[in-house]
Amino acid sequence: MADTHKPILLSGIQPSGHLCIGNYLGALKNWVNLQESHDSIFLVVDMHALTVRQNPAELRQRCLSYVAQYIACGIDPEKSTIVIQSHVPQHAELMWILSTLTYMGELNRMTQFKDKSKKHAANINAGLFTYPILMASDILLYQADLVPVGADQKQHLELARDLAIRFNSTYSDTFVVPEPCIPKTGARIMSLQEPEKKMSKSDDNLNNLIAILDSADIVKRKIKRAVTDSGSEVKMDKSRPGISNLVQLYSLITDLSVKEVESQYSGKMYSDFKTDLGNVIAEFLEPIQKKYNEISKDKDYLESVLAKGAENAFYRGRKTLSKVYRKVGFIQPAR
Ligand code: ATP
Ligand code: LTN
Repeated sequence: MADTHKPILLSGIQPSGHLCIGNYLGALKNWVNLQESHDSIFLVVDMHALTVRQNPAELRQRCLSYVAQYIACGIDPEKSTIVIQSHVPQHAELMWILSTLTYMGELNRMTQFKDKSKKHAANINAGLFTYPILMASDILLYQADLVPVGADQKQHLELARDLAIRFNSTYSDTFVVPEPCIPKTGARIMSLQEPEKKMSKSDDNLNNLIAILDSADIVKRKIKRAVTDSGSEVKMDKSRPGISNLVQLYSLITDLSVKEVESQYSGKMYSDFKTDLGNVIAEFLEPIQKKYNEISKDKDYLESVLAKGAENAFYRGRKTLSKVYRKVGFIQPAR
């Protein structure tokens, strides 16, 4: 599985809320496209998810469901490594070392921390603040060359790069400095009801997102109710974020260019366009859901994928961590 000739790719998603079409178009779609050419590791970052209060039974169930959704969306466990973050203790261990190289000011600037602090004002925990260091450790632990993410993760990626450079210059060359891979289109899918903010899988209002597992009826209803600004033209227009987001969704799902979508619907009503968009998204999700339903019934299969993933990741994580411990001056334990 670990092909040393291929560049290493790493990414992850938090098992919080309902995996949504924003996550697919911003991240997962790229993962699937890149898995042939890269030695890929895909994480379900359960430790990150704990920065927001979780129900333990639901978290457990959701982790397995996310693994099944990764596979249903096209990640092939024969080609790529799928790992639950908490199965590999080196993530947290490397985080400690990296946290001694991270400045408070760097964390204070993070927009995700500011947004999440506003949303969870009663639970601004230290983990929420140090979240980007754990993410840097996810990436650096596997010496990743490439990290495919949506646009909202750019700032976190820059910290991971800075920490790699800082460690390398403080001690000696140890970490690969990772490159972000952010798609040209689809990197920021917007909320259906509040198109000035991004679609987010943990949104309390489920009408704001299309979940990968939403039934066809729900998809169609959510698209019908999506906010479309005043005006009637089906056209990309910065001053009309609602319709622009829907045109972009149509284009990404059908692989038609935005121009082609606009000309297909020129002179047509919003309502016709929305009916068609609901249909194309539902059709797109149907085979994914069918595959998901098959895989998620087979617990043994999912567990075998995770056991193989953890073994591979543990081996690689241990290799990097022992190098790091040596470089910082720790004594190896006597055997
Ligand atoms: P949450 O609401 O639970 O914080 P989220 O939807 O923001 O979650 P993450 O787990 O933070 O999702 O992100 C998983 C991946 O999906 C990341 O690569 C992120 O950049 C990408 N992503 C998240 N939201 C969008 C979006 N609206 N458009 C495109 N990509 C997105
Ligand atoms: N912080 C990311 C999820 C994440 C991640 C990673 C992405 C955790 N570790 C490593 C890429 C690489 C987010 O999307 N909120």
